[in-house]
Amino acid sequence: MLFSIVLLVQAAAPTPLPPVPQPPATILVEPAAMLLAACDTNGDALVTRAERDAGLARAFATADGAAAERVGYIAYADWAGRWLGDRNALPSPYEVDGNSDNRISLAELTRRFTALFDRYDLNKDGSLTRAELVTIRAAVFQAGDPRGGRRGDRAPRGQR
Ligand SMILES: [Ca+2]
Ligand SMILES: [Ca+2]
Repeated sequence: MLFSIVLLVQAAAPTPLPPVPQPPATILVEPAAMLLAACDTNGDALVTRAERDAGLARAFATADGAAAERVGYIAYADWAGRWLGDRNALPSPYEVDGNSDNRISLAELTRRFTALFDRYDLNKDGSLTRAELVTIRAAVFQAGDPRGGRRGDRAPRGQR
């Protein structure tokens, strides 16, 4: 009797399914696009230029040295880790530091993100939709490659 009960319990226990690998990502968001999306303050899922500038100012203010408008490259890497998701995410401090004085100012950060904003704004209407902020990959890459492909593999997107 006891033996049959044990068998019943075993039969009722759910059998764990083998892990199914995630399909390769085909819709991606670049770190800069993620930050720009977070600048939407009125909750309409659009980012205007005014929201961009205000959002960048809020984010920049959290960087070490921001009060003096002198954020060093190490502090910028810390800032990027927080706001762009990785210390090495683009834009790098080298491309943001317009006057190459090894310090990042809010004006320099805004200038770089204005260029990025204009690149993402495919229809040039002065605001960014989520569709403009995502990157669509054209092809599905080799199964088992967690990166889903190599750097530079992407669908043509308008002027990109
Ligand atoms: Ca500078
Ligand atoms: Ca637009």
